[in-house]
Amino acid sequence: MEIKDSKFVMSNTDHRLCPPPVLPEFAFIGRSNVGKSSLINMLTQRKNLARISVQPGKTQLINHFLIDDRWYLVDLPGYGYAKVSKKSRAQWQRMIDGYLTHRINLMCTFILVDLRIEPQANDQEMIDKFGANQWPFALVFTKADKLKPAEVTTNYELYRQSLLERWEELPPMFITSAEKATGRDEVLAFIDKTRQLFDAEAAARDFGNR
Ligand SMILES: Nc1nc2c(ncn2[C@@H]2O[C@H](COP(=O)(O)OP(=O)(O)OP(=O)(O)O)[C@@H](O)[C@H]2O)c(=O)[nH]1
Ligand SMILES: [Mg+2]
Repeated sequence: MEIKDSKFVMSNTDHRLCPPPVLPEFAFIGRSNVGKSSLINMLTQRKNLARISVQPGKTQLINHFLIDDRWYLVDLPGYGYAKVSKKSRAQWQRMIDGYLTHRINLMCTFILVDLRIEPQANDQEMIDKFGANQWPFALVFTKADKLKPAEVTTNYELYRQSLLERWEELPPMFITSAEKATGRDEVLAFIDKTRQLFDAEAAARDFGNR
């Protein structure tokens, strides 16, 4: 799949104000600075579609991007940034929980983890939350360009093992680099395949209403 057109639609703090849930949607979540916004720019081949910063905590809102007038990419604010007040953390939790629980057109959430570092407690909590709620998710390892190929393999394997200690089934997993566009085709192919499940459901509903 290729992306021809991408545009920013709106930013929100509340899932109820997000665009009508009539198109399939894919969200990106992960620790601050892991590379969510960079990945969205890499996938859409746009330099500044989603805002990037060397400072963690750049993305503060739920940001919708409309792709080819057919589906949405959603950039979510990161977690785990130490310099965040208790109040903001609670606000983040409310906003994210509301979005993840109620967004009915959310086909899959990509949980991003930094391939350079060992599994972090807050990432594992996020993965466990998706598992416990049976929310569809995929894992995206970021910043692969910052590692040697052998380290990529070793760290990926360590992560896989740590997941298998807690889960019987593994989610889809992608190794990526926003810098080198690694994993772009794989992620887009996965989105394309998953997106069609939404179309099928909509078609089935229409059929039922006839
Ligand atoms: N080398 C390299 N740097 C990356 C990659 N992805 C992101 N970065 C850098 O990591 C930093 C953070 O990237 P962002 O895309 O803003 O991260 P984010 O997850 O959206 O961060 P928040 O919005 O703060 O939650 C920036 O300096 C990026 O240039 C990558 O694949 N390779
Ligand atoms: Mg961001």
